Order: sequence, then C-alpha cells, then structure tokens
Amino acid sequence: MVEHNGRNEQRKDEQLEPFRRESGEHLTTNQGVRIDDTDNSLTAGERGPTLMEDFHFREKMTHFDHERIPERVVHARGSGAHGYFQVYESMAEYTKAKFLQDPAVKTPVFVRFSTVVGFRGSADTVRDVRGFATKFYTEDGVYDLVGNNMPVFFIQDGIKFPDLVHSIKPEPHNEMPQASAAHDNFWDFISLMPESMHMIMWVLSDRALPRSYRMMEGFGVHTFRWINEQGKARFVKLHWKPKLGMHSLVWDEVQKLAGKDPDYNRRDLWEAIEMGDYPEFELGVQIVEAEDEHKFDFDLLDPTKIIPEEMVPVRPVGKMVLNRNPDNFFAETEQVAFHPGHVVPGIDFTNDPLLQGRLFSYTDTQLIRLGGPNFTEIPINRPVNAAHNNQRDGYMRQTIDKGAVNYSPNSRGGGCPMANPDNLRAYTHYAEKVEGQKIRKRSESFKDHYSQATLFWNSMSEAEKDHIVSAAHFELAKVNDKAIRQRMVDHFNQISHDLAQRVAQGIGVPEPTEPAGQTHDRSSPALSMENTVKDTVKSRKVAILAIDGFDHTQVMEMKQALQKAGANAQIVSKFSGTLHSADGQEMEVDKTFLTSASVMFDAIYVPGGQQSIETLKQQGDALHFINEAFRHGKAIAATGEGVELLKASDIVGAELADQDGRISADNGVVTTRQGSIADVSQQFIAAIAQHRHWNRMQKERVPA
Ligand code: HDD
Repeated sequence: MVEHNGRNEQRKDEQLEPFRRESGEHLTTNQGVRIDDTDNSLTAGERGPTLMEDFHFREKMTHFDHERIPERVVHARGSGAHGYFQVYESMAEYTKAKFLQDPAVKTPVFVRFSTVVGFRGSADTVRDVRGFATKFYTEDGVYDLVGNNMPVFFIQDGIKFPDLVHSIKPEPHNEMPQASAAHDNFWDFISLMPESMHMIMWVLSDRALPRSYRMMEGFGVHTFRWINEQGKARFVKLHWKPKLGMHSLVWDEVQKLAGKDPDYNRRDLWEAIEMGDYPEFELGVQIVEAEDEHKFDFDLLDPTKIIPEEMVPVRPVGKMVLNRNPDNFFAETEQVAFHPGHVVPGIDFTNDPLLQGRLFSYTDTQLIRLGGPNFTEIPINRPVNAAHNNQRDGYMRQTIDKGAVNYSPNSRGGGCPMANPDNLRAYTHYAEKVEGQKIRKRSESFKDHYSQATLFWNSMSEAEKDHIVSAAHFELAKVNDKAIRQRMVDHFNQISHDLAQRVAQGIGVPEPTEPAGQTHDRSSPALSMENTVKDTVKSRKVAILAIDGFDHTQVMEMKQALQKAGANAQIVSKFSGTLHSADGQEMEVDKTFLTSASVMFDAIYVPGGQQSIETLKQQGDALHFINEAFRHGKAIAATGEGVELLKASDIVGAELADQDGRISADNGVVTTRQGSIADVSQQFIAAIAQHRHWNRMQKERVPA
C-alpha cells in the first residue's frame, strides 16, 4: 500500500488512486474468469430449471443480495465532496495541531453534509438540522470535526440521545411521518425537555431550510480545547462561515421542491463543483482563556449555549475549498466514518456530557454499519500518514501485516511499533485535574433554558420572526394532542410573550395573558441571517422565460450580464428543442415547464417579444412561475413586452414600469419598457444578491 508523508492537498487523492477501477473490456466473474453470456441462466434444456452449478448466476445474485448496508441511524441522507483546508497564519500560539501551523500546507479534506431525520432516500429540502462533518487527513492523523449547521443541540447529556432520536423519527407503529418533526411524539418529548428550547428556536427558523449546503454555517457545537506546544490549554468553539453567505428557502418552496427535485441540495453541491463554483468556507475560532472558564452567565460545557460573537469574536483561521466530487457514492460518501473522538495532537475534549456521550457512540455505530473493526481500512477512512499497531484480523482485513510479532512489549520485533512519551508528535491527553463523587445529576450551571432562546428571538428581523411563528403554526398544528400544544405555548411564553401569543393564535390554544417570567432585551446581530453576505450572485440560477418570437437581443444582453456576474442563466420554455426569436435567431431551451419550476431558481427574467409574450400569457405555467417567484420573495425582471406578462399574472402591489424609458425597481421587481438592458441587468443582479425581498406588500394575496 502506498504511504504518503507528503504535504500537499493531492495526497488523499493519490492514496485513493490504486483503489479506483475503470470498466474493463471483458466481463469476468470476481475470480477473473471471462463470461460469455450474462443475460441467460444456465438451464437444463431451453424451458428447464436453472442449474446450481451456474457460478456466474450465483455470484451475480449473491453479490446483489448483499449490496445494502444499514443506513446511518441519524444523518442517513448525505452528500460528500473532496477538497482542501489551508490555514491563513500559524496558530502555534494556541495549538500544536500540525495542520494549523503552515499556511503553505494544503490539508486534504472530505466533507459530508446531511439531513438528520430522514431515511437515506428522503428529500433534501425538509425542516431539519443539517450535518456538516469534515475529515481532515492531516500529517498527524485523521481529525474529524463532526458538526451541524446550528451551534447548539437539543439535549445536554448524551444519554438522552436515543430518546431524542426515537421521538423525532417516524412514529414506531406506522412509520410516519417521513423526515419531519411535525408529529405528536417529537413535540411531546420537546415539551417535556425545557433544555431543548434554544435549539427549537433554531429549528423553527430559516436556518433549518438552507438554500444550499454551500450557503450555510457550520459549528463544532461543543467547547473543545486547543493545546499549544508548551502544554497551555484554552477553550475553543469552532465555526464554518460560507463565503457565499447564509441563505434559506421558504417553507412553501421547501415542500414543493421535496416533490419536484428531492435531490435539490445534493444536486446543487454536485453541479456547483462540476461547474467550477467551488464551495468555500472559512474556519473561525472563538478562544477563551482557561482562567475565564467561569466568567460567563452560562456554562461553557453546556451544548445548548452559544458564546455570543459580540462577547468573544470569531477569529478567522483558514479556508476550506471543496473542489472535487467523489467518484463513487457508496465507496466514499456512504462508507466514510466520522467520529468526534478522532482528534490529533493539539486538540482535546472537554467534559461536555453530550460530547462525552458521543465519544462512545460513533465507533459503536460504525461497527454495525460497516460490519466490523476494519472500517478504518476502507480507502476513504484511511489516514494519509501510516497507521501502525498490533491490532489484527477481524472481518475483511486488508492489510497484510508481515512478521511474527503482534504484541507489545516485544524484543523479537525490535520493540516496534513503539509508544514514545517523548515524541512531540504523539498524542497526550490534556492533564485536566478531575475529582468528584459518582453522581447522576445535571449541574446547576446547566439550568437556564430560556435566556439564549430569548436572545435568538430578539435577534431576528421581522421577516425571520414571521417565519418562526408560521413554522410553529405548521409543526404544532400537526400535533393532535392539544395538551402538547399548550405546553409548547407555555414554554414560548418563557422565551417571549409576543412569540407565545402569536403561536397560540394559529394552533387553537388560549393565548397567554401575562408573560411567564423574566425575559431580557439583549440581542446578537450575528444570529440573524439578514446580516449575512449580500454582495454576490455567484452560482445563482436565473430562469429566462421565453418562447418563439422572443427578443433575442434582450436575452443575449441579460444572459451575458448575468454570466459575467457569475450567475447561471437558463432558458425555460414550453417544449425542449430550439426556439426562434422575432428576428429569426435560434436558441436552445435548457428546461421546460414540465422539467422545472420557479422553486428551482433564484430569480426570473421575462424578456420582450410581442409574439412570445402573447403566447406565454396563455400559459398558466408561465404565469405560475411569476406568481410563485413573487410570493417567495425572489428577484424578478421584465423588459419590453415582458412587463405585460407580469401584469397578466396575479402579482399585486409591485410598481411596474410605464411606457417611457424609466426603470422601475420595487422590492426586487425590476422592469422597464424601453430602458437599457445593461442598466436593468445591474439592478436585477443587485436584487438577486439580496436573496429575498420580504417586504412585498400583499404577497400573501398571490395564489401560489
Ligand atoms: Fe451525531 C452521526 C453531528 C450528537 C451519535 N452526528 C452524526 C453526523 C453528524 C453528527 C454531522 C453524520 C456524520 C456523517 O456524515 O457520517 N451529532 C452531531 C452533532 C451533535 C451530535 C453536531 C451534537 C453536538 N450524535 C450526537 C450524540 C450522539 C450521536 C449526543 C450519541 C450519543 N451521530 C451519532 C451516531 C451517528 C451520528 C449515531 C450516526 C451515524 C454515524 O454516527 O456515523 O453515532
């Protein structure tokens, strides 16, 4: 086997190479025997029974019968990508972790994004937490940062994880609903677990509906330790910040996408990488000096708490670029095995009881999922530096360990492989002083369950608050037991009286008349997605609605402007094939009204062309495109006669351009009759970069 000690991003790729296989010219059995016919079983006579001796049939069928492995008990549905991580400047002051020292080193990574609740074949766009797990193949071994796109968790102690997951998964008697928390079991559990309230606010928020895996944050959640060469330890919290900013879908869109393109997020990741729009994330760290451990009004070991960024700023550490799709989904994305306990020298755990529980669970789950202790030998899981020890045998062992010695200490093998306490590259656990009585009791310092939920609520924009309230209306209206709904309203009343009243209005339980307790009015701007990056349309998808008779010049000018800004414009029409413009030019259709929908695009452009618009006006699908995009707050542009299509739609309350040369730009609806396409395109691009325009008056009146 090839071993690499190289210091470049290619070394994982090179390690995988010997395992890759092209399709050969001749069909053979697994024993390498060429096969003359794979379409007919060997039978006794033309109409007779199949013969046992047909080894090709037996082998083909047996392999097929064993193709499936158990899906992950949570995070079953995921998508992976290769890439690299590069530190901006040495972090030696804080950690001796090798991959955080030298800005010239590109450490190979494999990332798997996932939903949590749904089965392997469930839809991508559901209300759920997203997993964000990163495997760093460092020179000092594998480091896994197994995080989520939300910085807190539902529970404080790992021992509650089976209960949490049982409650959120489909109910056991009828296995419904799929990939959804909107059922009695989940809300029953949550309503009895006040510690989950902060996380519930995140789950009800737009963070649970990411537009793209490339447009969401990631968090290590727990407080970890970084330890430098001198043995000095500090507490850290880790963050991934997407270069494209954080953007979300809306609930109606999410539900429609789950039917029209259940692979929406997976496809987005795959296509972006294929097109060279490599997803980029910045790793950030919040550092807390060991002596400051108790200076917060929450416990650093409590995974239901954040350290507000205004309190401890997130310091940029380095950049991750995902630039290669896997060759084979099963071999790489399905078989990759993460574990928060895969740490390297310079990174250590804390006593967060959730983290401590995880340290047991992950290896245990890989043993059943991947079938035994040799899952670390699967190519995607191997470290790029060499692994040497006396662990031997087990199902599917691949390594051929040479020599007679498989024990330690030994003299026959020169003492090798040797544990060496003086080796600076050896992992030494942080020598934290621990003493105490054995006890099953939650720490008093973990008992404030509402303050940070209030902080989250206070930090939301009005639109984000509206979305949280309607998410609660949806989730809790699906709960049959009114007592559960009532308990949730009582909890919300501890978070915010306003929130509780608004939720109660939609779910048939009495509005609380008085606030339940002491809340506060602190907020943290970093929590609102409204304050994210809004200066780019890179990789955004724009539908251009056209049919025969369209205005070719307008389409070309707009398309070029969009492409120049990095967006991806596609012609959407009634039929596939070639369109003819008013002046006889040809253009290929990319998608049809059948193979696409407005929910698959970030923005819509309607070019002019008398004949095209007259035909589109008769197409309910075209009108629906506009209605839906408007309702979902997306940027819409129309030029020339294209404005007429907007007029014919049901959109209301948006000012549209008159016959003169003026450009009207009203809350993301950019129109002109005779103005320059260059000017319109710039305003349209600015509107797309805003992601959504929530302030459209009367958008609820639009039937979409
Ligand atoms: Fe977990 C998978 C993230 C708490 C037990 N978890 C899993 C994955 C992610 C997370 C991203 C999928 C990895 C992949 O793509 O293969 N889990 C988290 C986060 C948590 C968390 C951020 C809280 C901070 N998990 C958690 C607890 C336990 C587990 C408390 C059990 C005590 N998680 C598992 C697991 C899984 C898993 C059952 C299922 C598949 C796997 O591990 O490999 O062991």
